[in-house]
Amino acid sequence: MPAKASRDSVEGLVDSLLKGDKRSAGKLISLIEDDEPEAVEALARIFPHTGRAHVVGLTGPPGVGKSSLINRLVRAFRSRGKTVGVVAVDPTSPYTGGAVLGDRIRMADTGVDPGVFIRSMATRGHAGGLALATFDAVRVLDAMGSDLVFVETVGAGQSEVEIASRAHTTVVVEMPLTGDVVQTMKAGILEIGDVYVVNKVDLGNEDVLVANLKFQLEARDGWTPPIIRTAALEGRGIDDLAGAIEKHALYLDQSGGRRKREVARARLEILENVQRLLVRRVSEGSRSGRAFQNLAEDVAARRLDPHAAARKLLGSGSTAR
Ligand SMILES: Nc1nc2c(ncn2[C@@H]2O[C@H](COP(=O)(O)OP(=O)(O)O)[C@@H](O)[C@H]2O)c(=O)[nH]1
Ligand SMILES: [Mg+2]
Repeated sequence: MPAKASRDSVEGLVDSLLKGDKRSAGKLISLIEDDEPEAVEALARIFPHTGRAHVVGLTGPPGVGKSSLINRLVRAFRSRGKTVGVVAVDPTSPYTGGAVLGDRIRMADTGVDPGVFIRSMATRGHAGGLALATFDAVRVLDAMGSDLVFVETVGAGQSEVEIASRAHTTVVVEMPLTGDVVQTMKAGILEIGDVYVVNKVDLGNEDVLVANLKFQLEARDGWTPPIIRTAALEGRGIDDLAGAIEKHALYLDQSGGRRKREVARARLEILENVQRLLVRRVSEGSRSGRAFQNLAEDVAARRLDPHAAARKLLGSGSTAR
């Protein structure tokens, strides 16, 4: 555990970050990941310098090829002259960044290509939830000057929706099943994607899945999600996918959709932070921490019901529920 960063060094870290320094980016993300008090100041300093990166979320079941696709996309966008950041929530994701890299420390500092920064987030406890920490890390890469930031999450339930509400472009990755099975989409998956990918087409059997998706997907706000066939290992379809992401980015700019998404995301993040602050306030060993304990004892003794206790704790005393 390194010594806690002082006030000066947070300022210094952010200054170097804004000049594109990857080491500072890594350190700042660690502060966020460990939920250090300095992270709040760092994020406040970083925030005015964000909003330029296009954030692309990839979601889909484990093993479908998200990491492989991102590896290919990184190269595709680098060759288009873009700088790229990657935040992966799944720490087992095999990212190369252009070279074979093993552990997290080396992943955070790929060093191979100054235009690529890859970071995997640990999935241990965050007071504000993993999604909050992940997208704060995205902000660090945004401020560093990344043109695009890819976010990979394991497609388990809630996280898919969380990605969709925060990314500019949500890419849903599926793959054809082999054998005689009827492939059904997970509930909600048809509503969240801006781009659909059918990966592993080298294994065949993809036509039914593509037709199925095509049949079910509908236009939303004038955007019909395209379905892209890819074979990530061979690099097939990657240019089409990169093109679809660029096209969606352009659509967001021209339709006013980008602003709409930013506002929706801001609402979500304000609420999350309110929740985090409240939890912190009532559970810390402060005056309200003691009040919390007393109220808990009242509820346990059936002197008070939990709803009334919550209202009391918030000090409102109002009838708001
Ligand atoms: N045959 C085939 N295998 C692939 C393809 N894309 C990824 N894989 C393999 O599928 C496995 C899971 O890939 P990975 O990118 O880690 O999936 P993730 O869990 O969604 O990130 C790995 O063994 C990859 O090599 C593809 O297009 N075709
Ligand atoms: Mg992965």
